[in-house]
Amino acid sequence: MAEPTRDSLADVLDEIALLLELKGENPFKIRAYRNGAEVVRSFDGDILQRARDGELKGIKGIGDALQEKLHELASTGHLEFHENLKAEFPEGLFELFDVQGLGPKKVKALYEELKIASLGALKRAAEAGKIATLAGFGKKSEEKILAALAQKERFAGRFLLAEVAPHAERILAELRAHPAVSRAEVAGSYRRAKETVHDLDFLVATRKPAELTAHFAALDGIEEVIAHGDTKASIRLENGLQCDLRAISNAEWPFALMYFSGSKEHNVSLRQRALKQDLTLNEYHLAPVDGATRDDPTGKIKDEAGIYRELGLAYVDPALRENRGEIEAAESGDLPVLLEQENLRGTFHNHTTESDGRSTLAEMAAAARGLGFAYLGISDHSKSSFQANGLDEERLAAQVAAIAALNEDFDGFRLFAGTEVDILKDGSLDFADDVLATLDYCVASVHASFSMPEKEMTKRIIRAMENPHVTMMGHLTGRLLLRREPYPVNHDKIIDCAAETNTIIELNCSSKRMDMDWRWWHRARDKGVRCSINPDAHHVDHLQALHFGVRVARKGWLRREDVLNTLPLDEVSRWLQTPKDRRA
Ligand code: DGT
Ligand code: CA
Ligand code: CA
Ligand code: ZN
Repeated sequence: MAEPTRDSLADVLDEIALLLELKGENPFKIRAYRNGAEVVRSFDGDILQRARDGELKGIKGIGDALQEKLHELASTGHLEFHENLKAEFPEGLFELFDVQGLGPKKVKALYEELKIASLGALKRAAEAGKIATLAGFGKKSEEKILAALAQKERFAGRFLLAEVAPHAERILAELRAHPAVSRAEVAGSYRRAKETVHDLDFLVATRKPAELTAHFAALDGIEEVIAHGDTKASIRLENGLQCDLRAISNAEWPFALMYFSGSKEHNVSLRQRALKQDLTLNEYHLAPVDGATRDDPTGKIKDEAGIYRELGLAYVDPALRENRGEIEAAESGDLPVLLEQENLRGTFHNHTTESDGRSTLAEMAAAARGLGFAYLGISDHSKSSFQANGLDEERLAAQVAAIAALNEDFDGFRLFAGTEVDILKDGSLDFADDVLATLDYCVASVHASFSMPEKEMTKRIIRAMENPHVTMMGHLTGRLLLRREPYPVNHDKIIDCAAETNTIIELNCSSKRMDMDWRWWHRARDKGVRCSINPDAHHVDHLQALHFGVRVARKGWLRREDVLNTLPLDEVSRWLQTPKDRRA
């Protein structure tokens, strides 16, 4: 077993909870393990060391039994109780939990009734119509299982942007630290800020390529060296992420960086443009085509901007390189001045321990101030989201008072009192208008009744946006990247309605959401829709997601003026106080 980490401790506790559920054990016992996992994940301090030293006494949510188990795990790397539990079930059974819609009860039934203990067996049984006949399943759930399996295959081998970022930055730093490296970059979809990436494409300029590929193949945290040559190498990290390295010369740098940054479609378009000037563009040069009588610009080009310049174009930010109008804009001088992270002054849509967050109101405020923000919007769940401990009118009023009290003591910083109100099935809201009127702002989101035809879902959302108290639309499509498809909505209609009603659409930049999708923002922005970049933070650490939110917003062509939370405190306060139909 690998060296224990905070996450591996928490994962084992979660797995124990699952196993106990499979065995049909006491729900309180199960909950204790699940809570314990959360406590370990969010503990403020070196929980690993404390577990190793057997010093967990007094930590809320970690009882005696858990203390002993965490100590054993942290000091020996394994836990007998866990291994014995696991041994009671076949290994493949655990894969079933990754299938959307299969919880412990269903997995248990599939295992006990049909002896299903692997994804393969699940698929065969579903295809043979055996699952439909099981008590508690039926034809519909069988179809859902097949759809979930197909989706799983589609998503396989991709990773979230925020999930790969620490690996990308760590490896990049190690490459840059090598004395023979003059320049290094992560190219590919990571550089373009795609919301998910398949692999990481590293590029180094060096006089000693073979030394670099060897260095790369010997990095820490590698599961497997897939290929290792003099100028190229590929490795797989322990989390399954593949990383490619190409080592090139300084002279080739601009061309290789552009080529391997992609997108392929952007590159194809540039190559066609080059050909019209009798030039061929590839990863090595921008040189005259055979037989052309013009000069060779390759030698004077030192960076990517030089390539664009030679082609008569302004420099195109990597985030925009998707062949979605950026080349035309680069030619006509219409590229946007993109949003920068420093432009953000605060953010909306954040949770606290009052609903399902893990940091308190005061902790969230302190974290936001620590990041230099001038304001933070608090929007805990509303009462219909009972699974998230949503607030009723009374608790909401108490929170509004608590926020007002904290605001008394702040200077140059303000908490805004809001809610993430559920949009009910018919498009009405979980709080009455007079309750919403007591708040500074309101995020409206769909959290239940996802399966609706596009037309009805669109109507439902539009009805919510038409409410004068709804400031912004939360995670528009409910998608969970690599896990749950978006529910269908008519983006065009929603964008038009947002423009008409002055309703903001959020860019929910929780790493697993990135919703509304970047592909729609350019159009929304041109129609005058404003964006709010929101981390949907459930913990102080989640405020970091804003970094990726900005990268994805840039990918959506957004400028500073398109984003509400770039406004300074006084302006944003005034804006929120202005009646919705009079907001600009
Ligand atoms: P990914 O890895 O699927 O998230 O997306 P990318 O864009 O990183 O794709 P990848 O890793 O296959 O290739 C990196 C870049 O290399 C890609 O963005 C453009 C360039 N490239 C790769 N294959 C081709 C190709 O066949 N033609 C052209 N023009 N460029 C290519
Ligand atoms: Ca890639
Ligand atoms: Ca690649
Ligand atoms: Zn939500």
